[in-house]
Amino acid sequence: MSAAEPPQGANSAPRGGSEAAQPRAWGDHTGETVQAPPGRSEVERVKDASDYLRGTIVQSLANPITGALADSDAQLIKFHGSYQQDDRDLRDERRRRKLEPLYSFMVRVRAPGGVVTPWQWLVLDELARTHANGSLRLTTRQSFQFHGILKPRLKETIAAVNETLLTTIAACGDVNRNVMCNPNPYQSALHGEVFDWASRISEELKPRTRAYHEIWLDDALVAGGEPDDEPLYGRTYLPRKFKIAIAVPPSNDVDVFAHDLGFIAIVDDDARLAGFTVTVGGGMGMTHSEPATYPRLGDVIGFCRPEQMLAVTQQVVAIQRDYGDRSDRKHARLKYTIDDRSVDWFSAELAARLHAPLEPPRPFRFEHNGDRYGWTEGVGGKQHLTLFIENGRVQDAPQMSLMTGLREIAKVHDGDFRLTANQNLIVANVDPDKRLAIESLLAGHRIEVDGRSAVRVNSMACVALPSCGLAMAESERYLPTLIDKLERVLDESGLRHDAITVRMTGCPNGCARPYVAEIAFVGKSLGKYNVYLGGGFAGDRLNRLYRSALSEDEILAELTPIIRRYAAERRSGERFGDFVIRAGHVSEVTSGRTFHA
Ligand code: SRM
Ligand code: SF4
Repeated sequence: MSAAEPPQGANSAPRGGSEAAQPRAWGDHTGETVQAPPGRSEVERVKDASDYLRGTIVQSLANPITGALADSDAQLIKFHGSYQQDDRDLRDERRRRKLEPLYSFMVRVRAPGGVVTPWQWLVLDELARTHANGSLRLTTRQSFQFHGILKPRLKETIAAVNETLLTTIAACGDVNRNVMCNPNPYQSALHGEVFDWASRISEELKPRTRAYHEIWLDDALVAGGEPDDEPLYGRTYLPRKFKIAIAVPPSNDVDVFAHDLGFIAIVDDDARLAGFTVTVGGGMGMTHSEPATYPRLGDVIGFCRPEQMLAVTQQVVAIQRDYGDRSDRKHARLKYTIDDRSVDWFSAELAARLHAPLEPPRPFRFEHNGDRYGWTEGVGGKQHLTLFIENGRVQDAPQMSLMTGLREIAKVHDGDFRLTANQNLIVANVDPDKRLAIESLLAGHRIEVDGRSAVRVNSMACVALPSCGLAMAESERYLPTLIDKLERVLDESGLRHDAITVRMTGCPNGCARPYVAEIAFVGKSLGKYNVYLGGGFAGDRLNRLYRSALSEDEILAELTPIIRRYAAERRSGERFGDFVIRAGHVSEVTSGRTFHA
C-alpha cells in the first residue's frame, strides 16, 4: 500500500473542510507504518451498501408478512433511533405455538443535555400510552425510550417525535450519540452556557443524510437525485458508537470518564467559563470471559477554550473514524484505538490535525457522580425539584401514579423538565408561585420527594429483560427487590443515610455504567450476578470483580459482613468504595488493561 492511500479501515468518502480533515495515510504523522486491519465486519458492509442509511427500510416497513425488518435494515434502523426487539417473556411460548417472535421496536429520542419543554413531555407521554407499552423510560444518557411499538405504528411514532422538534436520528448507531451535560440549573448560570455547547456539538455531529427525512417524514427526494454527503462521517460512518459528555465540577453526574470524549468545565477567577479539560478513551462495554475487552476510564489529555471545542470534537471523531478497528466490533471503540497506539500517539495526532497541541490540562475536583434531590433555589429566584425515578421507569403503579402525576404537572408547569444521567428527573425553573400547585399534585399522586434510603437514590439499573436482546439476567425489574434486602442490612448497621453507589446491568455491556459504581451487579445468567466492588464515589475509579455468578442469597451473605465492617471500621468521611480497597476486599484498579488482572 502506498503511503498516500487511506487506511483500509477508513472511509473513502470526501471529508471536506480544512486540510486537517482530509483523508490521511494509514500510519501516523511520525511516518510509522501501521498494519491495516485484515477485513471489515458485516456491519461495515451493510453501511457501505446502504446508500447513506436507506437500505431497504421502506420496503421492510411495508412488508405485511412479518413484524420484523430484513436483517440489514434491522442494523440500519439503529442509526434512525430504533431497535428491533422481541418480547423475551413470550419467546418460548410463541416458539411452542410455532409463531414468529413478538417483534416490536424500541425508539430512542435524542435530547442533548436531557432538556424538554412541558409540551414535549406531554406529547411523549401520550405517544407512550397510545403507541408503545404505556410507559416512558428515562435513560442513563438523559434521554427517553419507548418500548413495544409494533411495526405498523413505527413511522407515525417517529414522525410524532419530530413534530415536537425533538428527533430520533443518531440516538443509536455508529455515530455520535446523545450529548450529555450536567442538567442542574441551580448551581450557576454556567450551566446554561454548558448546555448550549452540548446542543451545538450535538447539531454539529448530526448525520447529514436525507434518508431519515425521506423515510420517516415523507420528504420527497430532491429533484435530480443530488447525492448525499457526510462531510465528517463518510459512507460508512464511524467504526462504532461514539459518546460525549460535559461535566461541571464538583458534580460528575454525567460520568465523564466513561465517555469516548469528555469535557470538564473550568471556571476562571470571575466564575466565567474559561474552557474545558479534555478526556478521551473512556467506555464501559466488555464481554464476560474475553479479557481483551474491558471497561476503561478516559485519559486527561489537555485543555481547550470554548471556541476550540467544536474543532477538537470534530478532530477526535475524525481520528476514530480513520483509525478505529472496522474488522472487529468488540475492539472498535476509541478506547482500544488509544490503548493499541498510546495516549501520546493520540495527542500528537490530534495536535497535527488541529495544527497546534492542546494547552496543558487544568485541575478540577469531583465530589460525586449522583444527583441531589429535593427543592433548590437557583438563579433568578426560580426553584428546581429533583425527583428520584426508580431505574428511570415512568409508569403508573398501585402505590404511586407517577406517569399521571408528571402529566398533570406538565399541564401546569411553565419551566422545563431535565433528565439526569442517573435516570432521574428535574422539574426545573418553577416560578415560586407555582411551587404549591406542583407539591399538591405530587402529594395527590403519592409521588415521594424524600424519605428513601441513600442507597436506593444512588442506585440505577439498565433495562434488560424483557426487551433487551442482550440481557443475560434481570436488571430494572429486579434491582428494587435486592435494594429492599440490602436496605435492611444497611439500616441495621446505621447506614441508612450514607450514600453508596449501586448499579446493576443484565449483561456486561455496561449500560448503567456499572464499572464505576462502588457496588455493581452484572448479569451472568438468570438469577446470577458478578459482583464488583471498589469504584470511586465520584465515578473516577473502576471497580474490581469480587465474586462471580452469585445468587441473591450468596450476594447478601457476601455483602452483609463487608457492610457491617464498613460501618464499624470506616474512617471519618471514608467512602465505601475506598474502604473495600483499604480493607483488602479487592485491590485497586488503576487502568482498563488491568481490570481483569
Ligand atoms: Fe446500552 C446496547 C440500552 C446506555 C453500552 N443498550 C444496548 C441495547 C440497545 C441492546 C442491543 O444492542 O440490542 C439496549 C436496549 C435495551 C432496551 O430494551 O431498551 C441498551 N443503553 C441502554 C439504555 C436504555 C440503558 C438504560 O437503562 O438507560 C441506555 C440508553 C442511553 C441513551 O439514551 O442513549 C444505554 N449503553 C449505555 C451506556 C451508558 C452511557 O452511554 O453512558 C453504555 C456504557 C458506555 C459505553 O458505551 O461504553 C452502554 N449498550 C452498551 C453496549 C456496549 C458497548 C461497547 O462498547 O461494548 C451495548 C452493546 C453493543 O453496542 O454492542 C449496548
Ligand atoms: Fe441490555 Fe446489557 Fe445494556 Fe442491560 S447492559 S440494557 S442487559 S445491553
